Amino acid sequence: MSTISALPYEYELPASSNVALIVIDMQRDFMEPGGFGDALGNDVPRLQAIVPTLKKLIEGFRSLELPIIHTIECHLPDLSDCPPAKIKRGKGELTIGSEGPMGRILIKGEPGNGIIPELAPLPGEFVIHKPGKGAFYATNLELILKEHNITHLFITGVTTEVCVQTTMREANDRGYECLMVEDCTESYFPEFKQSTLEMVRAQGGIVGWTSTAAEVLKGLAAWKPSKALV
Ligand code: TIU
Repeated sequence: MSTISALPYEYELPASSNVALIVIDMQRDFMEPGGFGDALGNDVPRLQAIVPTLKKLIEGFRSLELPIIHTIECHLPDLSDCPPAKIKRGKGELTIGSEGPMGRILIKGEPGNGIIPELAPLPGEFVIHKPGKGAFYATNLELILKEHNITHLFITGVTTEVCVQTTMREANDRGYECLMVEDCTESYFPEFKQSTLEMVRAQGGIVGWTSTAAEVLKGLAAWKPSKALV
């Protein structure tokens, strides 16, 4: 049996099903000044620190020919998929749909809504547009996972305690074995990231496991050897 060194104990890789990497919302709207994260009053540049490590993890999955699923938090231009409660929240000058320096905030197709160029999806990778914080809500994510016999998820992206944690909890309730990659997720609040890591792996892994990108790649290379990595 192949395992990955993780907390609270070893994470077992599947014998007869597949794994996937989920990259949550690595968008300019959260990572750069002038986007949604900035409009909510956050210190956005601090999210940049994970980009090189997450890029290596994505490249490792590509080398192993394992599925990669990117998500984008966004709404339709007419906001018909956005609850008024979500628009009102925040009380900042700019809100969802407002014209900002990178186009309309959190609107599908606007320059600021796209994934940062360093982590741009390649053809053949899945891209899920999601109106909520969780990636399962009002999307075809579960259908994609079932169609590809994916049972094990490596969860990364931003922000740790909002969209990343919500997605991991949604996945856990649906029976997926989830591991949060701690050096590939970041929050505007370092203490919230730390608390999230601790709460998901508490109580014997009540929501799942945590580990690092290096351990994940080491475990996956042994599980699915590839020319690129061995
Ligand atoms: N505000 C915040 O921390 N996050 C979000 O609104 N969305 C995601 O986490 N992607």
